[in-house]
Order: sequence, then structure tokens, then C-alpha cells
Amino acid sequence: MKYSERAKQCVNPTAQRLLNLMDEKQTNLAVAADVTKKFELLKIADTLGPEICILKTHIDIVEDFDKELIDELQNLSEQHNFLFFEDRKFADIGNTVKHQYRDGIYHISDWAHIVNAHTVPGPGIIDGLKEVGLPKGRGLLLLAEMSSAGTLAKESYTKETLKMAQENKDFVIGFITMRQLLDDPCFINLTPGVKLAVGSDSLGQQYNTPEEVIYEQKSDIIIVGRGIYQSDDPLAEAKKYREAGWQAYQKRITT
Ligand code: 6AU
Repeated sequence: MKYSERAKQCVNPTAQRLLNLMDEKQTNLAVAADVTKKFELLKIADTLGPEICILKTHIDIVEDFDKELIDELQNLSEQHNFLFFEDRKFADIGNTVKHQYRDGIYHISDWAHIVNAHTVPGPGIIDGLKEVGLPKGRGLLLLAEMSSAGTLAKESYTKETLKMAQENKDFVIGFITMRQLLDDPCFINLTPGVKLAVGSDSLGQQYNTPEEVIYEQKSDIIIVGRGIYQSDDPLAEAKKYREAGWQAYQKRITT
């Protein structure tokens, strides 16, 4: 099914918007902007904005963070039409994550269309985040699997995570996962650990190719960080990943 056909079946407005945006803009590329300076983050958002469906941030690694950064990023998101995914990986009890999502320095729920959470605390984490995010039309991704070697997110942990998602379809819009885990068009699968060549880094990260992730494993969105922003020409590299991800999607929906 095409992304935009799937959008019609979703109740969550962020899921609908993301799936429609991907088909309109013809991109299933999310860029992981793991940089520590405002100017670097803004440069990535401005240069790569036209190529991506999602800008994934780790806002707490930005050393010179201030409110203006968010204002400028929001302008770029409107100009280039992409969504924000703050990769906060919430992992605490419902009451604590509610504050981490809404309050503090970052006020994540005010600007991040999408956030993610571990399910290790149990479903209370979803309830807490939902209290803040649902009234704002936000979406949550659950970490069902991870890309790192030796991850404990597998087998019964993954199965329980899927169950929690199915019980919260108004707010949970999908998964961080290495593959499609459920045959449900409303769940969007995002896969990190993607490079144009298979491999690994020195700290346990493992890489698969866009073709493997989108075509073979039936995931929906490739998340690419260092493969793009550490290259000599990030824009040219982003175009390559975009093309590879889109071709794999075209192949999947036509075969
Ligand atoms: O392409 P990389 O290896 O430079 O960056 C991958 C990005 C990083 C990680 O924090 C994130 O993807 N990530 C996640 C996410 C998105 O939740 C989960 C995971 O299992 N592996 C992973 O790398 O920003």
C-alpha cells in the first residue's frame, strides 16, 4: 500500500501528515542531526530540509541551545516541509516522563511532532506521554527493536511492546525497529543503523543498506546520521540515500 493510502486509515493526525508528506515530497529519508552546535543543526535543517521527511534531533546535546534555535528550526520546517522527531527515548514512570516531555528547558511537546519511548517501565509511560501529547496531536514511536549489537529489545520484550502499541493506536504511530513487525498500515516503521554499505562502528552500531531495510525488511523510513552529515558533501550524499530509499519503496509497492 502507498504511504498516502495508509494515511487515510490512521486516526493520529501526525501519522496522517507524515505519510502524506512522504508521498507528496517523494522521500522516506529521516536525517539524524547528531551535532552539538546550533549553527551545525540549522545548517543541516536548511541544506537537507528539501530532501527529508523528518529531521531527527537529540536536542540535549546542543551546547548553545536557546529558544531562538527552536524558532529558527520551526521556520525551516515550514519552509522545507519536514517534521521534527526528538529522539528523547523516554524511559521513566508516567508522571516523570510527562514533565520531561512538557517542561524543563526544552519544552519538547511544544515543537516535536514525534518523540520515542522505551517500554521497559510498562504502559504507564505511554499514559503519561499521552496526557501531554495527544491534545496537541503529537505522535509516539515505541522502541520495539534496536540497531545496536547485544540489544535486549527482542523476543518477548518486542512482543509486549507491540501489544502496548495496539492498545494505544490513537497516540502510538509506529516503531523504532529493524523490520516491519505488524501488518497494520497505521504503524510507521522507522529504522536506524543505515548506510549505503553494510558495516558497524566501534561502539556497537550495526548498519544495513536502504534496499535491505525498505525492500527486504519492509520498513518505511530510513534514519541516517553519520553516513550523511560526516560526508564531504552532505547534500549530495542525502540525495543518494533519498534516491535509494525511494527506489526500494517503489519496488516494494509495485511487486
Ligand atoms: O546513522 P548513525 O549511526 O550516525 O545514527 C543513528 C541515529 C542516532 C541514534 O541515537 C539513533 O539513530 N538510533 C535509534 C533511534 C532513532 O531511536 C535507535 C537505535 O536502535 N539505534 C540508533 O542508532 O541518532
